[in-house]
Amino acid sequence: MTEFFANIPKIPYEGPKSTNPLAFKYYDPDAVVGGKTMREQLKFALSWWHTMGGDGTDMFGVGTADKTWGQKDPAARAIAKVDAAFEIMDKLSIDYYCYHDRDLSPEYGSLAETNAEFDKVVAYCRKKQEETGKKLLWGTAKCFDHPRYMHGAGTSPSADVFAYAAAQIKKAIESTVELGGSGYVFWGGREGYETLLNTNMALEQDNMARLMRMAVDYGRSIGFKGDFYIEPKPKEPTKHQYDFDTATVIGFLRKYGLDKDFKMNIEANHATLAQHTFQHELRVARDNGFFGSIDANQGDALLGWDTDQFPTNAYDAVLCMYEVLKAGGFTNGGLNFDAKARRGSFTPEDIFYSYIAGMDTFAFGLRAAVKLIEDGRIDKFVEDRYSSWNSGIGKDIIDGKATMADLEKYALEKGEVTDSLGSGRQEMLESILNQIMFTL
Ligand code: XUL
Ligand code: CO
Repeated sequence: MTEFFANIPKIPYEGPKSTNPLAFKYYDPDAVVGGKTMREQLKFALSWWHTMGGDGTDMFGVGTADKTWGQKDPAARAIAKVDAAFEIMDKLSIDYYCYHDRDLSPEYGSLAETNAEFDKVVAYCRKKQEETGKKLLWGTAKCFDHPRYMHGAGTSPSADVFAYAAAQIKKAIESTVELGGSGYVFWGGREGYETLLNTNMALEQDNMARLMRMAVDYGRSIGFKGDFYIEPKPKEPTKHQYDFDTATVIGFLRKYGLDKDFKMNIEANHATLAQHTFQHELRVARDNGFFGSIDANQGDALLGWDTDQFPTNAYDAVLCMYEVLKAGGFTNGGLNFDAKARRGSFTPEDIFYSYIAGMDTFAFGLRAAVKLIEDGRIDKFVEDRYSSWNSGIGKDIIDGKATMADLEKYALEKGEVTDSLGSGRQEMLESILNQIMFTL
């Protein structure tokens, strides 16, 4: 079989002092950190769309990277992509991958023909999984790139488009089951609006919920035991996306009775676009029992769009892994690199440098988050800060024993509040975080 990256060895772990660009400095897959191996804690996944298909095309220019995998014919290319992807995963010790249906195999005209070609690629992926032990983290359907989806898929004003999207999602769920995937993602590509002047928002959202209910019922009926996820994003490509952020999505799921069926797939750059920190989105998901999976990447503070950069911000990674550990770690989810090398980083080696950068950042994040939790100073500070709720009037409020009249009486007797207002100590806490990171 062709070796696509003959000049790239299997990437070894060489430790923080190594200067070898083709070595991990922090990711030691089989080292035990926080009670599990790093590969079990981090569950890294390759994104098929960026890594195997994204060639650097942007609004101002054509692609810079060759992602043809040596094949002109689309069907042959789809198979070559599978070989190349499994080689990348092997060399980087990545155990999982994620795809949109059309990343694996393109459209060929009729839906029947497209499905038949898709089946061949899925069968080939299955064979490769059996040979290598690699797994599917999640699948999804690309219901946003074809012109038929210009006004949305599940939220299209056209019932015919809705039906087509349902057919496509049905097939994508079947492929996820066929490949033993542990998740199925809904990212609302064009499920939103450009202007309310032409939009029946209530009907669009009801329809989206109808499509999700059908997908869950169908998935369960064919034996899908994994998690369904929604991936929030506030805008892009549409001006307003319905799945704006985690809190909005939780409200949507509860309104339509879908909250037992879905969890969140949180993407770092989408959090930034919603004017939240990555940690905020993870915390909202965790606090409400919706933590599921992660699309690991980062944006650029000076750019207002979804740049999907490989994550190298160590602070974000530490605070992300802190939330993941506090949520009990990944079950069906994992860390999918929904990230692409910059357009100017176009060589095959750049694929490896990019993943090494992202994987090492999260490996560092895991190590530091474990230390942060073991150190305990920050958790203890937060616990103490809320200690007034553990006894006295605080406990009475929590236990539902205090009325408004009781609180008035209490406040009148007590007078001005001064003694329980401790300092928030933000700078001291930030310095503890720094100390833990600097001395890892
Ligand atoms: C787009 C995005 C998608 C989803 C899957 O911003 O993040 O690639 O992750 O559809
Ligand atoms: Co994503």
